[in-house]
Amino acid sequence: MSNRVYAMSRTEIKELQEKKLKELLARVYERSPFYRRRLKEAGVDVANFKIRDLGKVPFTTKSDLRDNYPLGLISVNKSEIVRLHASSGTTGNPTVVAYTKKDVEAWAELNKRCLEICGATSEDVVQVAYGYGLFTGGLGLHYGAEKLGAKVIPASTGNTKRQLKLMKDLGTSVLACTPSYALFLAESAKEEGIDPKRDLRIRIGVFGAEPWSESTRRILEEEFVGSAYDIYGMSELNGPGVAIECREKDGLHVWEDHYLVEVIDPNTGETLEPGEKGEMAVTTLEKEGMPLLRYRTRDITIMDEDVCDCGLAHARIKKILGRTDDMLKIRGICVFPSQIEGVLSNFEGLTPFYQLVVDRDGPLDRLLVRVEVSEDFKSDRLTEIVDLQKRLEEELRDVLSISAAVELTEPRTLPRSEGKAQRIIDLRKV
Ligand code: DLL
Repeated sequence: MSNRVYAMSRTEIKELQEKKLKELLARVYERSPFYRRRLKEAGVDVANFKIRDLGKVPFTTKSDLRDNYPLGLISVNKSEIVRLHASSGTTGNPTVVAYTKKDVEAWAELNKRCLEICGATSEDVVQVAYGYGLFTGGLGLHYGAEKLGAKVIPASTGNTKRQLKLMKDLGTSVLACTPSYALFLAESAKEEGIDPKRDLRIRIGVFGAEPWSESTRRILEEEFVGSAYDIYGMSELNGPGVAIECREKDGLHVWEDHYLVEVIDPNTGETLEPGEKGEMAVTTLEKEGMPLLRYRTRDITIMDEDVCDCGLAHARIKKILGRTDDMLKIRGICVFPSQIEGVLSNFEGLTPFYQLVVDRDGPLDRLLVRVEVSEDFKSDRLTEIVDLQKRLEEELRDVLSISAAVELTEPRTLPRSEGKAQRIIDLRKV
């Protein structure tokens, strides 16, 4: 792993960020009418900018991208754009992301670094089971693995039996997919009579694109892959490859020579200190096609700027707790699905598959937590089932401060996911 970026000290990183930030502001001021207007309105002195003035730079939001659909935020000539991705807008315009040739190359480099930090080498066989297409997961990891010199299997999502066959026959040693698809693959392997620890050789799992818990990591490492790593990214920031866990698995290292991360109070916009929980805002220091200044990701996390035991000085973000827009407001109380997953994971006899249904009973919100019991729990003893249900309801009330009803379902009854899991059904919105 010879990359001088890995050896950078905190001071070097900070100095480089300041230099790149100044260059970025000058560039967007000159080339983007959108940012020029924004920066002028906010009175930002671009020529004499210091990193401590970052708080004066206005945030960019998803609405800005939608309002300037499709390419209003590009900061180069259209002729320089070589790639377009888009995130699926369920309502209105999708968010389009534009890359120059240099952006595509940088994106590949960042994903290569992520794979390398997880321990992958050119000897590995990397099965990419993220979706290929407008979604950035497939192509992002694909280019990274290719740049690493590994053998890439561009499997994309779905066709689960074939995925397992490919793993077995081609000797997949690195699997990249969403954690919920990995759970589904692990379960399907068992059904197919494949013992992953005996019949497969997956050393490394590169799992991301959605929040996942330590208990999911435990299950995946016990049953399916040698070591499971969390990878973070979003389309607007190129895609996967923004941050990755190292062997310490104590937060995800952000590639700070490309991304300047702040954690802010989502209500006031004020910048928070390391250790404080808030929304992540990211400035892209290198992106040419569609640079973003202080982009509000809506992802909730905590920053840690201490040098990691692995030796990397690139700051870490804690595992993403959830998105501000995924937060359920139930009877006035904020609930993150990850809190519920945390409770469920402490109980024996449950699978990691669950669903949250919110609806209204007259004027009151009602939360139902559906969770599947495991095969070994299968019990006709009604008392045991009722007891588990009661204990779960009590624990949820303690942790969430609201009551939730629990429904235990038979094994293999809840939907499985090949991409990002859809676990919330909010009937109040229909
Ligand atoms: O999910 C890019 C990606 C692909 C990341 C493959 C990692 C692996 P989007 O579809 O634009 O891009 O969704 C971005 O997904 O704002 C987070 O809310 C969520 N997300 C991504 N990675 C993680 C993660 C891709 N490791 C949105 N943990 C982000 C929790 C994640 N949430």
